Amino acid sequence: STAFTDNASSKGYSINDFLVYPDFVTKEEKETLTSICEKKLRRSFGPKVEYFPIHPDSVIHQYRECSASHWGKQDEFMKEFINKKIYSMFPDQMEWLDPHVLDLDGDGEIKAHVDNIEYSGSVVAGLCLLSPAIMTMRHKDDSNIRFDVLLEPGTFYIQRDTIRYSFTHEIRLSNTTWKGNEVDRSRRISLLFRDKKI
Ligand code: AKG
Repeated sequence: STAFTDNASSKGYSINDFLVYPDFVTKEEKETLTSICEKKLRRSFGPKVEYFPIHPDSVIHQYRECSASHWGKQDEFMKEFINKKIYSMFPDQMEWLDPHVLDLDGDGEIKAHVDNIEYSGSVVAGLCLLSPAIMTMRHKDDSNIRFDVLLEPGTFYIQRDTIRYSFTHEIRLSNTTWKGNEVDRSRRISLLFRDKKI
């Protein structure tokens, strides 16, 4: 896929457990979803946009994050959208934690980490909005084994199984070149879906 650059598969690692769906939502859906996420963030954090500052111990810098069991006036629309468009990509019996909205400022970044295995199951999926970003996945025992994924706004991605457990993921400010072209990282919102740990 054109969304990948990698050396992990040439080293024998299957990257089939990272799935990328560019243009997963339409332009109109992107705008609607962004505005619903903005409203949700406003209800959680107030009208003033302030990001959690750089903290040496934290994985994510310059961000705000909230979980969403309700979407206010847009609750019905969002629950239907999530059921029909997102959860339908997975087996019926899968159970889900509340989705999260992650708002990463233009100078925000996510350092390499594996999502807490005590907290959620084998899937970490994200719908990307506002700004493109490059996500780097590295094998947790050998950071030279890596692949990068271009996440354009409107992309839906799934990390599951081997990739979710054995690879870290990160979005760094230093990584801005994609196949020779500059990627214009600015503020980015992602809608994150994780299954319950069974
Ligand atoms: C996480 O929540 O673990 C992330 O790294 C967020 C990934 C994303 O924003 O797509």
